[in-house]
Amino acid sequence: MENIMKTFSLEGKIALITGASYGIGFAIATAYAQAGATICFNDINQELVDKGLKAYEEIGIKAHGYVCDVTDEAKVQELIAKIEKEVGVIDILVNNAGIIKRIPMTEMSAEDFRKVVDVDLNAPFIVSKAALPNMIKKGHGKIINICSMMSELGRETVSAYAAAKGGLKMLTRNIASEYGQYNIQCNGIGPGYIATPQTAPLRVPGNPFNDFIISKTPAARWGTTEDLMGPAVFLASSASDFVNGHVLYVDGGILAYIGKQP
Ligand code: NAP
Ligand code: GCO
Repeated sequence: MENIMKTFSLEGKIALITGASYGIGFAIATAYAQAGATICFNDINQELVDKGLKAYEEIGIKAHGYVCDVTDEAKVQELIAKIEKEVGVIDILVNNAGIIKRIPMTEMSAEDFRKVVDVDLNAPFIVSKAALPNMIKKGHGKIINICSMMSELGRETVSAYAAAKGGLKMLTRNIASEYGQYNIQCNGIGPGYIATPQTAPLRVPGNPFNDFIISKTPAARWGTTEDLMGPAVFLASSASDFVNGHVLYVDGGILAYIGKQP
């Protein structure tokens, strides 16, 4: 039997993490590099890609960065083909790129609703569809979709985001169902409330939401991107080859907790 710690290694693997110039994607890519993987990432413009390349270089990671809007299927197909030509067939795909618009539903335009669903749900479909054929040919693959607490819960002003992330949970289960026969595992990570630019507006001093989240989290703190690194490596490694269609919530216990008693 192989030493169990070797099953967590990503040596020799090629990983694509979308939207990974900073934030959660950057942390996951860093973890994968530390576990031995070759890192490919994209972001929506050259400025962000350059920022990401510099940040990876500063921590000793020689990443491959590409400009690509994940909602554009033609561009995504080109991206995957370019990575396969320049780096190799993708073993691990993390659908991380995402946006949120916090607008009361009755005030949200259909266009804004569609924009959120386009990035947070349609794009993981597009990118997974592009990566799957050569994962099948290669005989293995890992797809990890970055879901959310809002894959399970709703709250005011995030109707589009919750709808998209709920759909992403079911897309995760369907990819697992349809492609598990090819030794491809598709799972989700559901981060709790994590300190990144996306949640910065919620963490401003004096914002009652900040105290609310801390009272709803048994760990009594916001998550950090580092909290996601170990779970992400697990789901990308052969240690999880019989885990499929699962959403691993990394939330400090929010989903299990009614909230601090008054
Ligand atoms: P973030 O700081 O906003 O980073 C998201 C990244 O995706 C940014 O680099 C963004 O570029 C990029 N992106 C957006 N639209 C794109 C597109 N069409 N094509 C390519 N790249 C695109 O978000 P984060 O907090 O790191 O979150 C990353 C993922 O985790 C998202 O899916 C988010 O929904 C999810 N999540 C976050 C939390 C949290 O508490 N932070 C919790 C649960 C789940 P721009 O800078 O141009 O926007
Ligand atoms: C919000 C937050 C959340 C987090 C995350 C929680 O406005 O409620 O942005 O949606 O980003 O998705 O898991």
